[in-house]
Amino acid sequence: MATEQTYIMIKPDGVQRGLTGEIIGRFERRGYKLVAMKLVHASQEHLEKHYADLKGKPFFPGLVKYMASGPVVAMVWEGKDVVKQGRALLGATNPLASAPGTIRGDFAIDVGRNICHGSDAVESAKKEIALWFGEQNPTINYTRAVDTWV
Ligand code: 3AN
Repeated sequence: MATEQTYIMIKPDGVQRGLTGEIIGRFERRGYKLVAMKLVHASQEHLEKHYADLKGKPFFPGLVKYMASGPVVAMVWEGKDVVKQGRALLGATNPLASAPGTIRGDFAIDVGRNICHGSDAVESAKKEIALWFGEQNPTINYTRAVDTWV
């Protein structure tokens, strides 16, 4: 059965600060299933495609430079309502508006260093998964013993 998927990315600051395990753990503990993951040092050209919707924004050049400054962890998570709930786990875009208990609310204070990215809709998740993992079979299909308990 096909279920919802989202693209979650740990940004260079999250990797550098050693928050990779913490972030993965939060998605795992909530009950979501990891169906693709890789460490990538993305090019500016690739990041310009990822952030194409923000091209006109004044912070766009700085955003692309920061995102290209080191490796990111690219992941696909699967499960019920994962796009919306993934965004809830990350917290608001500006960490100063993120509730404590969210990833950004617990670990960040600057919108330009907000640790993680999550797709904002099912359609954008599809595009982002294709961009980062390719069009052909981007994710791994498997069953966890725990699936009937979540
Ligand atoms: P989100 O990542 O929560 O979907 P978007 O799509 O509005 O938020 O912004 C994408 C990224 O652009 C943010 N994660 C953040 O890194 C950066 N960004 C957004 N607004 C600003 C800003 N005012 N100044 C600097 N960077 C920003």
